[in-house]
Amino acid sequence: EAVEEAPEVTIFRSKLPDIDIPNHMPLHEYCFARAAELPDAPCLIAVATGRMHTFAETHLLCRKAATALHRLGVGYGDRVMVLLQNCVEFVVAFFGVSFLGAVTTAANPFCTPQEIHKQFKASDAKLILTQATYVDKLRHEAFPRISTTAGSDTLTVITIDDEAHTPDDCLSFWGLIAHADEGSVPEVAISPDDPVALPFSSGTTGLPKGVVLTHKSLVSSVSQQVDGENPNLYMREGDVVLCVLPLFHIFSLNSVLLCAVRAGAAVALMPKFEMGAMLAGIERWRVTVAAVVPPLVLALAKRPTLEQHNLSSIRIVLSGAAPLGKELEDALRARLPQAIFGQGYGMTEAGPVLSLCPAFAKEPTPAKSGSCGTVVRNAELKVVDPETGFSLGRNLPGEICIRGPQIMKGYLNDPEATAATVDVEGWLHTGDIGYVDDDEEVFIIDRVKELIKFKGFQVPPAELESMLIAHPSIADAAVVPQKDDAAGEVPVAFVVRAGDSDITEDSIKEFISKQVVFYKRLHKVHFTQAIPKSASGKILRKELRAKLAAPTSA
Ligand code: 4UU
Repeated sequence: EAVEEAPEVTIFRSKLPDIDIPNHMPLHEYCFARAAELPDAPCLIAVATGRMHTFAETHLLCRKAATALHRLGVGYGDRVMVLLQNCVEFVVAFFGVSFLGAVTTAANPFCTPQEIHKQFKASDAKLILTQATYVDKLRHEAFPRISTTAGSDTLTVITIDDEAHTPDDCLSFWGLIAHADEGSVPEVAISPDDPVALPFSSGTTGLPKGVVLTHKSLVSSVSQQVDGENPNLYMREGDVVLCVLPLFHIFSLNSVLLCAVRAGAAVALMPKFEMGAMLAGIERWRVTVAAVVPPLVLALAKRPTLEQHNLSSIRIVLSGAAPLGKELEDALRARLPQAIFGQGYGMTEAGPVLSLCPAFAKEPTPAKSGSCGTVVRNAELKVVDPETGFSLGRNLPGEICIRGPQIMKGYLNDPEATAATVDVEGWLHTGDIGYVDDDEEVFIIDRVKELIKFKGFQVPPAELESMLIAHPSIADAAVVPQKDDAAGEVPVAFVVRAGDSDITEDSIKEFISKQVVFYKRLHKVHFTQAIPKSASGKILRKELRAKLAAPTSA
């Protein structure tokens, strides 16, 4: 197994011993392995309605969804697009698709028709599961005509609303489920290397790409977190895991949904973040594990009335998807003293978890404030000099690389981008700058990749730049992150006007906001004479970022 390494390569490993990972199993079988033992334990809780589904009910619904989708022609290898906020139907469809050896590609329902269409097209999805309120987005001219009769030139859309609210040209999810026979799930031979989830990520450069996550990747990642005698992220039956982060992002899909189901814990589904409803939901359902992002930590820490809620059930708060300052971490810790507060560090392409707070373990070991925890078990992490690629030792910052059974198979139909991210030795290069300290803890201090993160959401600069350059009044453009207290980072543009154009900042902002989801909107436009570029034509983003940081910015 072990690849021969040059002696000077420093490889960091988990402090926890490796375990046997059952990654020969299909994801649904692995996650529901304990459903038979815990038939009556709560599995899914829809916090808004108070409806609860036990493990037996959830498993049954997933099998019904599989037969229903199969009858609509979804089979092995097909892609199904899910365009939903967190809800029971999302989960049921995800596992139903997995049963068929098919693949779920989930997208943010707040995306614009153009953005949704790009993912729909790139993933070549066979049908779309959504909600009546979003169906108009799919009536955009880019999409095939929606019809209930499947054809090569029509689009099948299933909506989760009750039958009375199902648009005429759509199928009703619950209607299909009602007529589905859970006993006729087709026998499908699924190989561990088959894809099961296709999230989209821009990775270290360029436009969003489909990230092929296989049954093996996701089983390995979940197992690295919640399996073993001493699980790194200790969840068990009786736990209630807050699922307020969107399931179309890999953090919530993996570390919340899949981990909780595997561990026999309940998933408390909330369609969106609303502080009052979230706090009431935590109290009502006695939430024990909360997965959050830094802006949510900020909102909680600043909430004057936090102590009016009984949040004593919370024993773990897991923050991830964006950097969390030590001060903020300490501020929330002081207000939730009974909870263990720590971070996870993930990247969609990494399956996604690279490191996790060791204080979340069944036998916890302490972690420092500001650290992203220690590398997950059954994996290898190294830090390399971003210029030379040489391995660096402890306490020396460089690019974080990860290797293990959990990482992506590759980018969909993009061998070039795959090869630029996962090298021949199997190391995935994250584009993050960090170091490992004397206690094996990982600290992320910077990002060398283009990616901008607005409240943990991905904003790929290349996407905005290609839109800007397409504008006739713009000669050249570059988009870079600017630090922001509430969002972490916001995208701002440097724009070179074309010829004698006098295009304004507002019209550029509006031009972009019509095409993109809210978190990709430009917060500022700086007009400039030229975009700094390297000899090879690459935008010198560092220079632009420095300009923004300077007191007399552009
Ligand atoms: C500083 O953000 C994610 C996944 C996050 C995740 C998943 C499971 C966190 C904990 C967990 O248990 O994926 P992407 O692809 O949207 O964004 C990846 C990038 C990283 O490369 C890094 O730049 O998001 C940033 N990032 C972080 N930065 C992610 N987590 C952290 C973190 N601190 N804790």
